Amino acid sequence: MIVKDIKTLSLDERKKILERNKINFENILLDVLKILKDVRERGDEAIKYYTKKFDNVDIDNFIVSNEEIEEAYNRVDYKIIDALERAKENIYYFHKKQLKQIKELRIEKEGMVLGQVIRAVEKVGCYVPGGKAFYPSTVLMTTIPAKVAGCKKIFITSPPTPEGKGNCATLVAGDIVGVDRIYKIGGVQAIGALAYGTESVEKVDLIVGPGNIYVTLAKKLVYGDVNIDLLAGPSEVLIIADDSANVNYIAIDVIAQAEHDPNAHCVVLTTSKEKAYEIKNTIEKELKNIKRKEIVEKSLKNAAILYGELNELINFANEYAPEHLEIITKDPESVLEKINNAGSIFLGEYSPVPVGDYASGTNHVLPTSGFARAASGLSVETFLKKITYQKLSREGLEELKDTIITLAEAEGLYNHAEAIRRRF
Ligand code: HSO
Ligand code: ZN
Repeated sequence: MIVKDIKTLSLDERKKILERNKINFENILLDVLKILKDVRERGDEAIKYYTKKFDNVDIDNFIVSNEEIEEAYNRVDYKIIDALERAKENIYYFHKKQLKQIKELRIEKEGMVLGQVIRAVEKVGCYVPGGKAFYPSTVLMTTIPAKVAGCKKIFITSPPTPEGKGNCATLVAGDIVGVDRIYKIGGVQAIGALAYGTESVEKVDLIVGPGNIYVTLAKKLVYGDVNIDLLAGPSEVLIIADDSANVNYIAIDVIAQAEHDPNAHCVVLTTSKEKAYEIKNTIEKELKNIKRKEIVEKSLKNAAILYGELNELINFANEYAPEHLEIITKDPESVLEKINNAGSIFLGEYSPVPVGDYASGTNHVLPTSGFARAASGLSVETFLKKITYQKLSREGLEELKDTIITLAEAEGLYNHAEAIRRRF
């Protein structure tokens, strides 16, 4: 964890922080391609093979049965079920409001009607990570926006447990939302199955959800056969704090982010040099007795605490384009106005990232690794398509006739020109 005056960062140091822990994927790209090809050619046989190879279980039927779901309910604490229900309510609420904001369009102008209708993607596959940890919250975050958008078929896929079952909380979360089917398939083979379809897995139109580097690369490679949401890498937080911020809150928020993954990335930007060192000391003190210490310590090796003037910090934050941005200053809304790039923003000392991870209602599937410069997190819009249309009267077409004919002939497309000319 480095502590430094932001002005004195060398170009290399700055670059290293901005790049996070970039994973070099060239060396695994071929493996991923090979698995995808195999799934496309051999379908279920290939899924069985890779499930045995990577998840270490023999599974004949990848579709979770109703009995399995019932059994899952018996094993999940009622408190967790209640919490999932409550979170579901808030996530529904926010995403329904999002839907209301999305309007169709119809314009009448000089003999033309121009418009845009909105339709839901029909079939969606939601990847929910498993393996190291299970994320029922990700079930809610990926499936609820799809439900709100009106997708006809929503499937979940998640790696099997060592017993060849679905994770109980994941199954219950899926059932609470009312998804159409849950598959016990993980990794590249899951992405391949959803993208191409197999005997037991229905091909989808859109694949969403986070995963490890293999899953992410697989999504990248099937893009075009299907649509995808975004490529999510290791989770990250950037915190902007002034001298009013509570050091203990910042310390635990950094640790909370770091516990995700040894490659998770944390940056704290503060207006006060003393605060910067206080934050470092507080984090180090806390480290002595926390859970998931090993992961946190590894991830904090790459953390940075920088101090400088607020405007410099804001510029840095915009360049970093964090997945999660916490703004803990006297007037966080005024900082928000100057933020161009971030996945989701958490304002003030009572809005730590876990609020959005689980229960405020905003989505937690967000762009990482600086991708927030160009993309948004998951939302209802991810599951919608805009289809444009036009209707011209004879007069409307006459008005545009010469323009179209000139451009068509300039491109050598004489039959395009003729399609216009013939109507007059
Ligand atoms: N922070 C993660 C989401 C998550 N946190 C799930 C807890 N569970 C990526 O936004
Ligand atoms: Zn989280």
